This record gives sequence, structure tokens and C-alpha cells, in this order.
Amino acid sequence: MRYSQPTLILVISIISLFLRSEEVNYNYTIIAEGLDRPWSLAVIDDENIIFTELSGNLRQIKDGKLLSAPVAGTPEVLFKGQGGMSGVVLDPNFQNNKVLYLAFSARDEGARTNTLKVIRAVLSNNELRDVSEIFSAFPSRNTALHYGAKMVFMNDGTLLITNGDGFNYREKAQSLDNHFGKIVRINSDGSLPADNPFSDDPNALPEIWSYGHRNPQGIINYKGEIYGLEHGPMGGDEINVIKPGNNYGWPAITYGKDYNGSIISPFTEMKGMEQPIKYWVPSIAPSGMMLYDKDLFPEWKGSIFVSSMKPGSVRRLELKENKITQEHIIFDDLSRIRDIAFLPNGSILLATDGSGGEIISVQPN
Ligand SMILES: [Ca+2]
Repeated sequence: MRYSQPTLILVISIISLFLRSEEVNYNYTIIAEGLDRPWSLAVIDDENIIFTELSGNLRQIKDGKLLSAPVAGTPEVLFKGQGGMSGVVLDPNFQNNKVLYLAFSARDEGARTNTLKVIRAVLSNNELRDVSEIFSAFPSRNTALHYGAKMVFMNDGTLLITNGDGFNYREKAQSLDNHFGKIVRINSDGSLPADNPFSDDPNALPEIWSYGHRNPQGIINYKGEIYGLEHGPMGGDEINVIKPGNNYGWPAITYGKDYNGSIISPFTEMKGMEQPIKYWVPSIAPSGMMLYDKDLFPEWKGSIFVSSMKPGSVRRLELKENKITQEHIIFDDLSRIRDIAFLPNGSILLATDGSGGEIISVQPN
């Protein structure tokens, strides 16, 4: 059968509609490749992007081009297990002060233990200056797993930092004398805000904002509402609306089981513990999150997007008044997707996982 050219274009368009699984036509452009485990994206503007590589570097795409040299002056990290150079976030006033923040795992000096740290630094060309440590998770750990290590600024200028449960320390997520399984809130210079929920509790660490988390690897601020994403055990990945002082339940309540199939808790709910607004059984291994707020893909405006690594796709979640009403699978023809973000022009950025990772931009056809 022969098609005239307009018919052929129509047929191809219809096929690509089906392949794309959503009725939105888009294409991919690789904007950086050959990366070593890209982990976290921070967008300056349409042409300038900063990202971490878990193996220890901070890299820049400058004026649309990947700089071959990593940013100099970054702290030494412990690259082991799930640890390394992890989260990066820009200061709300970055355009003027060039300040950014890095979350990473670091070995304790002269010891076998390590912990999650956060530094603040000024980006000057391709170098960090005025580096100062503003957070160090207490206590240190023996494992190189479950760091959390994502950050977001609240509207009042304070910084939220996610802390994982260290895998072997999950029971500690329910007690307030440590940072395992906590989201903490500090000022951007490392000092303490006076109004944290446990500021007046002599038995609690004053940085704690919320607790009962497992491995929170996504946190976003949408118009002042904070959404947290956590990587669950076997089943039980969650999205929660994060409020001060709340207990999100881990490991007392969970929709997941241990990796060996054993029961972590027989309970999925309990008085005084929050329910997720979304959970996944089986797991999708979620890592990054954004709330798409641009007009380039009008059908997607207002949706939460979660990047997932099992099997490797993005979940688009329609959000109405803090409830998830629909879930769509997209971008499932790439590979494990570690992080997701959007540019001011509305293009979507995906970071694929692993050695040989890529940063891919998605725009409408
Ligand atoms: Ca929970």
C-alpha cells in the first residue's frame, strides 16, 4: 500500500501517539553524555545547569555546553554504596550571590564511620569558594546506604534537608535524639531557626522538622506546600505532604515488606502517624521529583513527576487539592531515570542513571 506524503505523516503521528502512551507528542535531545552516575540536577536558566555525579564531582552545563572539567574546590566525598556527591540546590538568591549547597556522604576523620554533610559555597566560574559546612548528620553510621541527601528551600528562606535511616538504623527514625529518618530545617548559614517544632523539647534534636522517614530522595516546594518522596522497602514507596512535627510512620507503619520478604510491621496505619498521599506496591524505586508548572506541555501543568529506576520511567501524577487522582507512565523507553527537573522555558530534563549517564531534554514535537 502506498501513502501520499500527508497520509504517511498522519500514520506516523498516530503510531507515535500510541508509542508515547500519553496523547502528547515529544522528542528527546541529549544535552550531556558520558556522565558518571548523574544524581541531582539544579537549573540556573535555560542554558545553564549544575549537576552532581555520585562518584564525587559537581559539573556544569554552561551556555548549553557541558564543561569537560568538573567544578574545582568541591569537598572530598565517600563514594561507596549509595553514598557520594548527592544533592545540589541553588540559593533562592543565586542570580545575585552565586551561592549553592551540596549534600554528600563523608568519612569521619580517622574512623570507619561516615555521615551526611551539607556545605554552602560560592560558585565562581568553575570553582567553589568560601566553602563552609552548615550541617552534619548525627550520629555517624557504619553503613553506606540510605542517606536521603536532597534539599529544598522553604518560602521563608530556611533549608530543608532529607536524612535517610542508614538502612541498619530504621528504629531510630521514630526517636528524636538523632537524624536518622528525619527531615531537618536550618537557616542557610547553618544556624537554627527559632521556630522548629521540637525547639523546646530537651530530648529532641532542634533541627528536626519531621520524622519517621525511610530514604527520602525527593523533596519539592510548590507554592509553599512541601512534598516529600521516599524510597520504600520492597513495596511502599511514598509521597507525603510534609508538615512540621509530623510523624510519617517508618518503620512502625509501612505498605512494604523487607527485601527478604519478612514483615517489617503488620500495620499500615496508626494513630498519630501520617498517611502518604500516594504509595506504590510493588516498588518503582523513585529517586527524583518535580511539580511541572510550565505551559510548554499544557496537558502536564500542575502534575507531580517522579523519576523511577525500576524498571526505568517517569510517573506523572495528577494532583488535585493534595490528592493524586491519576497516574500515567511516560519516558519508559530510556533507562533508569535518576532525577527530573524543568527549565524556565518549560522543557523537561531527565538524568539517566549509571556510568554512561545522560542528561536529556524533552520538548514537544
Ligand atoms: Ca510513611
